[in-house]
Amino acid sequence: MFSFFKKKPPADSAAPAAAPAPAPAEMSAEPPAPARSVFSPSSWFGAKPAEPPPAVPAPPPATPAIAPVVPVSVPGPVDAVETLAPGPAPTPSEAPPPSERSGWLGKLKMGLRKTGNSITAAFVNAQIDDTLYEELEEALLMADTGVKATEFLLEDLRRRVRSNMATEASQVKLLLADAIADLLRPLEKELVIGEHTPTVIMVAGVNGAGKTTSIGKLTKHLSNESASVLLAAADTFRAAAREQLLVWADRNTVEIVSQEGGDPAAVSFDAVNAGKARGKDVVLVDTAGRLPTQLHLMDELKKIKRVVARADATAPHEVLLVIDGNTGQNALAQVKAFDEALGLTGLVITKLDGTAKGGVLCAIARERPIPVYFIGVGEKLEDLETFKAREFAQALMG
Ligand SMILES: Nc1nc2c(ncn2[C@@H]2O[C@H](COP(=O)(O)OP(=O)(O)OP(=O)(O)O)[C@@H](O)[C@H]2O)c(=O)[nH]1
Ligand SMILES: [Mg+2]
Repeated sequence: MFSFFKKKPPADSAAPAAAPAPAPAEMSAEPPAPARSVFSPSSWFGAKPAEPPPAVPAPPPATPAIAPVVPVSVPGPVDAVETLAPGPAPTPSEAPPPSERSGWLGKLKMGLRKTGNSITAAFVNAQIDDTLYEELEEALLMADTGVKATEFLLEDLRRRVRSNMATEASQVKLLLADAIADLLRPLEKELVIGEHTPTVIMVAGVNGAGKTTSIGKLTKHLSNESASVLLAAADTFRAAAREQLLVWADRNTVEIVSQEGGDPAAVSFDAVNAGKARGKDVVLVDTAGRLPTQLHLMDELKKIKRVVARADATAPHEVLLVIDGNTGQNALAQVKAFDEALGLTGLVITKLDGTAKGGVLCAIARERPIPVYFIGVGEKLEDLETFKAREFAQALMG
């Protein structure tokens, strides 16, 4: 079982679906066309029975939904759409067996082997002396740990060596693993689902960081825990981006709200309302990639966040930044910039299966300790796992 999913009490799921709020003034200032709901062909409704569509005011005139790769599409605003007949009952969801996690861990270790090798090399035939600390300093800096976290770790290590009266380099290696695990521990936090219905998770990051892929993988994790998920394709700039999310929706047999060329905030707003009306457990909002220096695009993200809060005053409940693990020290700059703009609640670090060095997590822990919910080590559905400080420290040490 994955521990991040907290099942909500049954009383919640029996709550009547709220009628959607009217579009906020901010959106009507730039009137967007209503977003369309696009169902994946084998739509199902998580662990809960399908609910009848809520009574809603008459919809505005609808134009056909555009869903190039989905045979079943329903025109009209998302909250007025007919519920499809549920497909065959989903097979009971199961948490991946422990072997799946160990396979994932193997990929992580493999990805971080460069860092592991250089840290390990420092201990070969080593005495506990200045040379050892200098070599460790170099290895940590090369691993993107950054000056501050490296200094902190080495000072902490010296203290541990003294208090443990270590005499062998092999003992120092274990103490360094402890020091890294302790530094990373504040980043270890469970993503809690179930306190709100739906839990609205907004996902942001620079171009190509792995947002959409991580959403696809996260959807699988949530579905494994019987959480019903609705995806919001708020990356409306590129048709390819919507189609990419649609493919992940299909793979996971979940519903998606998407609109061609629409306003990302409007799509997000409609998705949250649809999630409320249909009693979804989670709404995952995919956004377009952007650099923190592109101020107008950062403003657009802030607008999505504000507009989502008009649909549900407590939302978004999570604002996640997806970071490409290969970004090096720039990852820390991204965390700071997105955090200042959006108030991040969590991070997802992707591509740690490639040439990433991994030390940047130490820098993040030292300078902007925002929880790391997940680590991605590949492009497949099962390549995303929860972050565990001790496990990561061991992978980093080789
Ligand atoms: N090796 C590896 N590749 C990944 C991982 N996550 C994503 N990718 C790949 O990275 C590329 C970009 O991923 P996307 O999910 O499209 O990234 P994005 O952040 O949504 O990109 P934009 O929407 O264009 O900003 C794709 O080729 C993915 O398959 C990972 O954990 N490991
Ligand atoms: Mg994307």
